[in-house]
Amino acid sequence: MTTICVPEIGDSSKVTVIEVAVAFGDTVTLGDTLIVLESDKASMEIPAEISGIIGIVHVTEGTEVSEGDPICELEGNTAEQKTESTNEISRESKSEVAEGVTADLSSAHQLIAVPDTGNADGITVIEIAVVEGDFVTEGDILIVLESDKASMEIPATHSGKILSLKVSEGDSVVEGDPICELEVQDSQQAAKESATEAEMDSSSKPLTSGESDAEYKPNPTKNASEVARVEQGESTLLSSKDVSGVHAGPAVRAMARELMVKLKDVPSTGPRGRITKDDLYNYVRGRVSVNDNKPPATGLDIPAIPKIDFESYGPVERAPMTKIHKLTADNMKRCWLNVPSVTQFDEADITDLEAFRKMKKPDADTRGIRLTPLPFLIKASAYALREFPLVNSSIDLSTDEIVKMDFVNIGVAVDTPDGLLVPVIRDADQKGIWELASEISELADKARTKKLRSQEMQGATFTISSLGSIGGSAFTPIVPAPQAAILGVSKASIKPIWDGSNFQPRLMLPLCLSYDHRIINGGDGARFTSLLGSTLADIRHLLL
Ligand code: CAO
Repeated sequence: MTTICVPEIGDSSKVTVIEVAVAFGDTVTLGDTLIVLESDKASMEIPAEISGIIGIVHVTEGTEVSEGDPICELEGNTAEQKTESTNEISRESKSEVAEGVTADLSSAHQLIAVPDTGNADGITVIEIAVVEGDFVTEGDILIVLESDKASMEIPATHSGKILSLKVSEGDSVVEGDPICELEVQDSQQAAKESATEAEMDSSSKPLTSGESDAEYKPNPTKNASEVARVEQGESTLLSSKDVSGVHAGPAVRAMARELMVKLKDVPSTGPRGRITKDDLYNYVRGRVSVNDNKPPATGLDIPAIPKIDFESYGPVERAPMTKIHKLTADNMKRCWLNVPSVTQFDEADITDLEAFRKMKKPDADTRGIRLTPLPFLIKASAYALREFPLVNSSIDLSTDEIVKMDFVNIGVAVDTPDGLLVPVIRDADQKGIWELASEISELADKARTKKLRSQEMQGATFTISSLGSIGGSAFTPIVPAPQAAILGVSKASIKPIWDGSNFQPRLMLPLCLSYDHRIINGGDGARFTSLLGSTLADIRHLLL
């Protein structure tokens, strides 16, 4: 066990623990934040010096500590410990720092320089919060520096106009390096200019190099609760929000840059809105493929729908989405965004089929089976899928292949109180009408009583969604990728159909085939529904 102690904390004798980022039993890696300290001048993150497992934690939020006080016990690999203490954070007195950060060029011009950062080897510029021509008021953040120990905002020491910038993102700087040249103005004038500039220019403002993590925000006057008001020449060690409003430690920021993640997009779960490593992992996990075979990302950057305060318009009732509902929502979105689909509409004359079905009803009742048009639809679809293998196929973008399935598994959408479920009838082409009718009843019952196993919902090569018992004349189902197509069925109705000499009352069943246009072209889509229609019109075709 290694006891991790409070490192040198400059001229502050006592500092307050404002965050404890770990607990007994946590696993940490080198550089992970253990606690955050705050003095009257700065906030400091104290990182783990080695990777390991946290033992007893000696501090709580609000504890006052000074150099050498124990923070926690850490069981880990001491060989990994850095040769130099990573926790050394030395600070000069305010007056000494102040001397190092400005140089008089003339009474009206000031060169603002990097103050003492406690890092003689150089520290990296990670964000530049201003552009040449900006008006800043004293205390506005100019740049953000970052070392392996901490992030640090460097504020303007005077109010005025930025004449020229002397640093770029990625530069390594040491104390005394020039940041920018400033035309000094009184603070009220600069604040007025800054506000006018922001008002006139906020939409067309060029992005500063530091905005990889955030939208451009016109030079904000720092909020006192975010960062204690800085005095001339004093840098502010950050653990709190940076200029972009993002709250994260150096290790997380470094990882985010490596992964090219915009931290402002990452939902935070840490204390006080801190983005933790786990938050970052979870965000990345959600964004990247968990399956090597998954097709490459689309590159679409779809703007989110703005959050609406519904309650402000009137009373509302909120109910949590069920698990099924959430999964369906994700799947629908994925399919909708990935599949360029087209819907082919057609009608099948099921007058004779309906007469046959009604004739067989007593027989069905004897067998204890509900005989609806659905098993006939499944059987006829399976037949048409065998005739048109492309409709029974999938696209494999990882190999640029069309994969034709030599089996016909048909999914049937079932409406349940918790949401939509799609059990699958395997080898539907090899089953008779009684078997199909009985299997769909059984699967629908299981779906509605939450007894469906996940295997019973997998492996579909084609789906049927029947709204026939409910109503509607047509709809456009979403293709459930990786399947190539889905058949939507609406309510059958009697229509006058011209037989060449007269109009005949015929029972017409609306068919709506949505298909992936990358796999199936319009001709094949129309031929498929046409064959399906003629098969349903005369089910003797199924015997051939
Ligand atoms: N036209 C006219 N009547 C129809 C019909 C159609 N296309 N389809 C079914 N019917 C009739 C049936 O014949 C039955 O009447 P009878 O008892 O007089 O024979 C009645 O409607 C009720 O049928 P059902 O819905 O109980 O049975 P089904 O086999 O047609 O469907 C199932 C079973 C599980 C698919 C259905 O209950 C269901 O859940 N449908 C909803 C699917 C859904 O929500 N899809 C949308 C997905 S996209 O959001």
